[in-house]
Amino acid sequence: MTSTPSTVPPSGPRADGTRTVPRGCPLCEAMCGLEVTLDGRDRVVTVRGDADDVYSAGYLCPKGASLGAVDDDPDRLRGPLVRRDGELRPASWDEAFTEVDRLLRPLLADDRNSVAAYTGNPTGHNVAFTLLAGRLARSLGSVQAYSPATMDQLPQTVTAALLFGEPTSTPVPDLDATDLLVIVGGNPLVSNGSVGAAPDYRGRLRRLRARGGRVVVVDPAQTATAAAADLHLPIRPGTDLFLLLGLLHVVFAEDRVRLRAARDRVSGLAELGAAVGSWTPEAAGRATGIAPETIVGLARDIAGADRAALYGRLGTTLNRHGTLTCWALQVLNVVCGHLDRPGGMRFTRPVTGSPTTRRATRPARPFTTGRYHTRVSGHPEVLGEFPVAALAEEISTPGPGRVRGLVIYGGNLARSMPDSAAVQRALTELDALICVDPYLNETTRHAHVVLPPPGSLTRDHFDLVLFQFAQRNFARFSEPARPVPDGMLPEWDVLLRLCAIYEGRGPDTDPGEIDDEIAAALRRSVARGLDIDEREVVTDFPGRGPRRLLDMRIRSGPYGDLFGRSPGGLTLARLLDAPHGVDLGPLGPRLDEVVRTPSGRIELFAPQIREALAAARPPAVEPGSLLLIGRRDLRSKNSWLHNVDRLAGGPERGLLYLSPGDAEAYGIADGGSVTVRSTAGRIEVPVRVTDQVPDGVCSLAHGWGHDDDRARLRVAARRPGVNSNTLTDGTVLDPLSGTVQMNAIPVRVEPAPRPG
Ligand SMILES: Nc1nc2c(c(=O)[nH]1)N[C@H]1C(S)=C(S)[C@@H](COP(=O)(O)OP(=O)(O)OC[C@H]3O[C@@H](n4cnc5c(=O)[nH]c(N)nc54)[C@H](O)[C@@H]3O)O[C@H]1N2
Ligand SMILES: Nc1nc2c(c(=O)[nH]1)N[C@H]1C(S)=C(S)[C@@H](COP(=O)(O)OP(=O)(O)OC[C@H]3O[C@@H](n4cnc5c(=O)[nH]c(N)nc54)[C@H](O)[C@@H]3O)O[C@H]1N2
Ligand code: SF4
Ligand SMILES: [Mo]
Repeated sequence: MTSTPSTVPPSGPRADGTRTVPRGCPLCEAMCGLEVTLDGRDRVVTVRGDADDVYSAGYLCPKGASLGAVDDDPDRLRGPLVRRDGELRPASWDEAFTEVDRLLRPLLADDRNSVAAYTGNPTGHNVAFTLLAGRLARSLGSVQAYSPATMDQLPQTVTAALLFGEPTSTPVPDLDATDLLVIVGGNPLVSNGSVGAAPDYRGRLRRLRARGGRVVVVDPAQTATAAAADLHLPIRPGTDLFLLLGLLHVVFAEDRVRLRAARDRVSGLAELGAAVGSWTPEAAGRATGIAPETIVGLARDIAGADRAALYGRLGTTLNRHGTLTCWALQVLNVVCGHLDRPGGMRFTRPVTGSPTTRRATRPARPFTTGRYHTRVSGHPEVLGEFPVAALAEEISTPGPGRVRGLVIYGGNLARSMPDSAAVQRALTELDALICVDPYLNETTRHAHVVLPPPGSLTRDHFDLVLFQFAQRNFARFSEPARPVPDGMLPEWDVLLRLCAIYEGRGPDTDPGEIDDEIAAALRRSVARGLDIDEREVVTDFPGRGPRRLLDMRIRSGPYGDLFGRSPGGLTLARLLDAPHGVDLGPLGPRLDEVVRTPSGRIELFAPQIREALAAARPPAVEPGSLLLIGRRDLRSKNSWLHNVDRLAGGPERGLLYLSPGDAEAYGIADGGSVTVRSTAGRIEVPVRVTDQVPDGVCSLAHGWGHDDDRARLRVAARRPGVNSNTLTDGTVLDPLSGTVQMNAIPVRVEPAPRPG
């Protein structure tokens, strides 16, 4: 069996045997450039920020600094596991793939849709997945496709599709040029930002304010970002839509609409103005808890600023009005003239191209969803996927068409998904659970086969997806810092072998065959896109693996050499010569190529929006309950990185934040424990009394609860924390995207019974 060659760059070694290699960080969207120093035995000695990096200029956070420890975690699996006699046991790769084939073959032969796939968050930072995702999905051929998008950014994606005609067209705030940054439901000083991430967000905000600019944060919680802002508006959870409608109301009522770059490019302006007519500042104030004068003042500031950007993230998406909220935020940018302008919301131009950098090959069609529906609750498909909130019932509800097999690529569903109790039950009811994951955790411990990838430092790194949301146009390719250890397979090969199994070609197929087919298909599509002959689509990297695909994509992209037609243009070879990255310039105007709707205009008031808006009401406040919201931690990434000593230390993170007022009302002291109940479940959790949350709101981080004794997470198990998704019931979805409400969950809190 051939395996994809992995070459290690020839930098160093020094006299002491160490060598230092530049390396893109795969742990969050900020895409920092790191400098990894290894010793003669390929052990990581230090990880530093790469001062020469064109994008991050030396910045790194505690996660990046721990990348070596993350990769070298002794609890990582060193080979596949196969369930035999009820126990997961070490197996050879051939045994493991044979077992995958044995388990999936009858299911797929019977009904392709009986096997579901979940593609988790870390895959977005992994070039093997970003290049192979399309083929994996086609090979499996199942409508049962899931990803974190429906507990994350899908409302933003649907908004982009409705407004601009292309789902990938989400603009990012032009942080380094703006004078007014309004952050709605995001905490970039902790998350490092997302869909608009940036290395050193804190430094950027500091510079923004130093040049006279202002930062406004709309967030129920007094987050680190709110604390660093000029103005913090503690909004009632789940009501941002109504704040944004109120702001739009003021802009229209005071005749402050000003389109600038979007002039002659919008449709539906009058309908939009009419639709926000009833959302007076007083009405918006009642819904949100924000004073009407504050709403008027903010609207005037936004409309009057030369350079302003309104940016929203999970606080805007994870609620029952997710898409409407993201839509209202983006149309506010448009009607105040902040779209596609310096210091406003801008569109990055990604190095490998995107549908909007390429010429249209067919007439644009209006965006629609619901080509097919889930079996049990009839949820519509949105952009080819189903809501994660539907997966458990698709597995657990008996009847024809039931999901009996599940492949998880890098996902910890038992902790990340809503309604953990239902998810955990469902995981035990599968005839086949195949996990591609480095850990035996709360999810993979239910698997029939676990296929562990080697650490990230062993692979080529290229942020294929994330470059399109960067603060500058740039590209960076990193070679592996060290080889794949003996006994492990590159994830690339694992995925190709899975494709072969899905396609019924058997577990012994040479993955190279599929690799060649993928390259041939890409060559055809590149030739078609550029309208050139296929033979002209050449590559300097004819070997198998990600490089030849990337080379074709870079060369055919907006900065590419177009296979010789644009001499001096970018190629993968040039990126290999520039391991600190290639800067491709600041974000510039792109509206002409971005707008891809059938009308050729930005559709400010699409029919889907009109209909959903007519039905939208502020959530009722349930007396006696608190609203639970989420929280993130700098030294964590969702449900993982908790098993790494140097990230696991420090203050306890699995605490329920409760306001001093509520703590007193419930008779709960700091450090005491409470029982928290929702419609989905019940947890017991220690409390931190803090004015970081206002009265009526409590907060808990997700991804914890490492208390499953079948997992092998020895460090995490020492301080397991609680699993917040026990409380997320998963029945409240944003109707336009299927995204689940994970914030503003009504809960009841009471002191926990004393033990004994
Ligand atoms: N350190 C670290 N970084 C990460 C991650 C991590 O786990 N740890 N995860 C990564 C991932 S997968 C993502 S998607 C991004 C997310 O990036 P962000 O969205 O920036 O991250 P959150 O901390 O979830 O911020 C959401 C904010 O919304 C607020 N909020 C909750 N409900 C409401 C509401 O109803 N209205 C408003 N206005 N605000 C509300 C919360 O208090 C919180 O501060 O972060 C990424 N970066
Ligand atoms: N209550 C609540 N729940 C949430 C959220 C929230 O804000 N509140 N946020 C949601 C969001 S935004 C997201 S993105 C999801 C994330 O949820 P998931 O998609 O589950 O992602 P993670 O928890 O980041 O990591 C999942 C798994 O990836 C594995 N992994 C790490 N590196 C690799 C690799 O290189 N290859 C492979 N194959 N696997 C790898 C890890 O071991 C881990 O088991 O959680 C969601 N859940
Ligand atoms: S900010 Fe993100 S990309 Fe930068 S070092 Fe930290 S985890 Fe890595
Ligand atoms: Mo996410």
